[in-house]
Amino acid sequence: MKYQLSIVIALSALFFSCNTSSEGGKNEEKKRPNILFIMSDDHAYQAISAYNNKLIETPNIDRIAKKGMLFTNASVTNSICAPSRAVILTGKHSHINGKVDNQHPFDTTQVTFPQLFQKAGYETAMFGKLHFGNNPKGFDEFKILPGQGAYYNPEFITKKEGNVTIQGYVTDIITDMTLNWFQKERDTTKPFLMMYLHKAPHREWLPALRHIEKFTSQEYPEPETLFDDYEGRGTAAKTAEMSILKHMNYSGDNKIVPEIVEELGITTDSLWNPGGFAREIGRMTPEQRAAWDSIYMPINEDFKKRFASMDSVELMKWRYQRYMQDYLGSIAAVDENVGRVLDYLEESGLADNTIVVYTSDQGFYLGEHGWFDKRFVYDESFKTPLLVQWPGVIEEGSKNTQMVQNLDFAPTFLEAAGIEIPNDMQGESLIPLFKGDTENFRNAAYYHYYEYPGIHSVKRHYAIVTEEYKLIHFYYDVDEWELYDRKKDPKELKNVYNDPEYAEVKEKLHEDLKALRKKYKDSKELDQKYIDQYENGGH
Ligand code: SGN
Ligand code: CA
Repeated sequence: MKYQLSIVIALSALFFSCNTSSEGGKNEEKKRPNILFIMSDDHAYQAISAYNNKLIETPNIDRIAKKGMLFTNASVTNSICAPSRAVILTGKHSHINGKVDNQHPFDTTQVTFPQLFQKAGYETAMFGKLHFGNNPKGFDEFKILPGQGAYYNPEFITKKEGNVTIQGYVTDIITDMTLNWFQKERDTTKPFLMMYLHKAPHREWLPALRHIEKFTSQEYPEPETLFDDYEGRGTAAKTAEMSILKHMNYSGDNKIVPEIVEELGITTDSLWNPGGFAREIGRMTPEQRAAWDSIYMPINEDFKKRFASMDSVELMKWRYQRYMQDYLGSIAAVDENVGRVLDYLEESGLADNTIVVYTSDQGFYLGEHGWFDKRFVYDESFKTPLLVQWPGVIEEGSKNTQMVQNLDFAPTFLEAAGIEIPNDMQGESLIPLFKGDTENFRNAAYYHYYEYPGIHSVKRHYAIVTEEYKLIHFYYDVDEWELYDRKKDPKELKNVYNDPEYAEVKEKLHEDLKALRKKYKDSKELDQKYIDQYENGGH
């Protein structure tokens, strides 16, 4: 009797478990999670209030961390746009996928994870910035910006309608496309993979008209290292061209109209950039331009009056404030629009079975070391924001401190969807971390940056990063090593490579770096191959 009863219980358990997940016979379909991958461009973790609210409140992006997990040590393998995207799509380091810099096109004969999703029955879509120089493969639908794209009235390359120009503000438009696809176009019998990719807050930092007034009327706290003199570091930090004071331009970046810059006599090309101004502000309709002028022209007039009397300290402070006003202002629309998409997922019930990721293609300097831009393995550009929600799998409000990388997205998503992970992918699945299992994860990250000589002049370098240390080799036209003690010197101001106290640490890190290069199949030969490609590639 007892035996019979347990069979009945077992059978009915089986029946109910099938039944609850079956709905119309779509048994498997129901269980596979949807994936919403949200990525912005150059969004520093310092500008997300889930990390730190000194600069801005981002209540909507923060919702993802409240419902899920905040990663405090997420990083990229190569801190620059198109290479980061190639790493994400292939699950392979730059030296393997070949997209080492922004210039050389991505090799589209490679397998990318969306192709595998499409083959496995997912419906796939991409809206926004890709920046590959060619179209994405494996997408049922895409609308992407050509190259960097424009903030106002942008053009899109579309899969089905050729090139189209759409009136409005880019962050709103990309979101409208995404929501329209969710609401009207998607095949609801299939799970989806959505790549929702913002251009903002990329240079030249143009906020939506509705946000300009608020953000230009605030003053932002300066980072401690705004006036860094680069003592204690090597040649690379000293020769990089990304100083807010010396390399930011007045028209494109600071929004001083070309005529006033010319009148003030600050017309060295790199400091002026009337072309950058025309490329962005020049796209506005007369109405948009009038609204823009009503706020920026008084700023222009004020600058014109004060410029002659400003010393370099005042000028740096002024330029930093101008930078933050526009940079943070352009994040406001990202946050609002992420909120619209999260609301839709919740209202439609899709949120329960959707993995939502918010990240950036890399970090960014917001005045730390006096800089803007990225590229270096130093923390602000090496690290990137990462927030993930997955109801039922990730505990609400949880945190992870491990060294996850953008390399890990492809294997993570494939595993979540039950699709086989190709053997040659180099990332590690984050699913155990989502579930709170932090054993056996990587304890050292590998980094390699290539785009030199080039804009911003950041020298080629590769590095090993552990929780405690960072060992960096700058090469090509220098041969310099740097070692940072991340615990004692979190701002990375003192290279201790030649400090005898670190002799043992240094030796061990050299060995570990060698092993890491071997593990990921990077080598001197490949360093040289990419130098040759660069030198022969007609830049
Ligand atoms: C543009 C920017 C650079 C930026 C690169 C790469 N200049 O060239 O400041 O480093 O893009 O950025 S701009 O005046 O034209 O905006 S990336 O995010 O695409 O890698
Ligand atoms: Ca970028």
